[in-house]
Amino acid sequence: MELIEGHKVITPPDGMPVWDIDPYDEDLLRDPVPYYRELVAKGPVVHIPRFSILALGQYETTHKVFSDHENFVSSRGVGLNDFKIGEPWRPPSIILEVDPPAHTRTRKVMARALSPKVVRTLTDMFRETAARMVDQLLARDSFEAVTDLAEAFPVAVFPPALGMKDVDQRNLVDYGACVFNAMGPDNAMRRWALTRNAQISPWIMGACARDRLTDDGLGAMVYAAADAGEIGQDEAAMLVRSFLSAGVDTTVTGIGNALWAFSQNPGEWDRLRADPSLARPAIEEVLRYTSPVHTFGRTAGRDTEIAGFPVEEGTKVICVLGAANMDPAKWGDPESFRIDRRPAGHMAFGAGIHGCVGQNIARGEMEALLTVMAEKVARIEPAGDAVWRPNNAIHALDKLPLRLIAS
Ligand code: OVV
Repeated sequence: MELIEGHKVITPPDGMPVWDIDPYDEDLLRDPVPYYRELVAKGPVVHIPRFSILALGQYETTHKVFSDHENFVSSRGVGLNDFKIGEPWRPPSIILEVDPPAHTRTRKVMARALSPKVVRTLTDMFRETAARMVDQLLARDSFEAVTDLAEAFPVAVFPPALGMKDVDQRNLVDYGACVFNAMGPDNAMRRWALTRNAQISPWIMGACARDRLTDDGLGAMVYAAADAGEIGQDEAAMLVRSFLSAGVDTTVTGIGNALWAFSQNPGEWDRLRADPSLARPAIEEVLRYTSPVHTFGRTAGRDTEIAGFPVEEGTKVICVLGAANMDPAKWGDPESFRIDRRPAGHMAFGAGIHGCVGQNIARGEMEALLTVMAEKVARIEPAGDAVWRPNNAIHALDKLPLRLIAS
């Protein structure tokens, strides 16, 4: 069998559009909208010979394939490497990189720890922290919003929610960036991730141990499931690792992207201030318009089809969630940022059985921050150029100089 990027080289299906592009090019990833547009325009599915993969961007097909866990499995990895063929870069996640029935058991434990009921108990802490941070930033002339707000806020609230005793902003944020970069091809971003992971992962695994967690946080709820015999003790540590893999860099990115979107669309900020009940729909629109996770993969677990084209077993399919969230057939005017759009069905949290299990807490963090800011901040102004940081799966800012004007 011939391999590329750790997966099988496929025979291109007859008549499928072929696109000679590197979807992991750093310049493309800094400014992905033209790529999203072209991917959607090319058709429901395209063949990318450079990596011997299929790519989906149209909303309907992306949604269908992403929800079809029977034909398009996660257990062979959600990046370009096929875990059935080669050694995974880290011990696989026991919730992300598994299929039912293994997935059903671990998902249940995580869904309980991240339920709306649990998230509600955290709201006051989120708001108090947000208020303190925003007051401090209002007192400054300008600040670097990626480190000082987008990173600082989730790092101040999420580890305490988990009950972590060890908190290190750089390690926590970089670990998430590693996990997402590792989904891509063997490029500079993925090589950075493997190097950085070797430095960070001992700290991460240490922080997941039972004795590094308090007995009253989300981490303790996962260990309680182990005590109850639902999962093993070693599995509890792995699920805590999933909190750290998926719960920090993603929310950091969502908040950074929200601040960017409002700094670029001051009229939408005025609308939110005029009607703070728009905070929820505004969050959904931020997630649609600047989807933090731009791409997630699946592997055809058997011979199947996409949009009428045959797809052979072992085919890697990238679902470009950022493109699906920009499909004009679904959204009409996708490139305008309108906080009252209420974009039901957006793909930023995925779809189907693997849909983001942490989406309630992610929304809770963003809502707390935006609600507090809507009260205190009259204007969010650029204080320099925003710089994007290319990542194989995340669309995130590297630098966002801002100035907040008090109301
Ligand atoms: C990047 C990511 C997303 C979702 C889950 C996980 C990681 C995990 O490690 O479980």
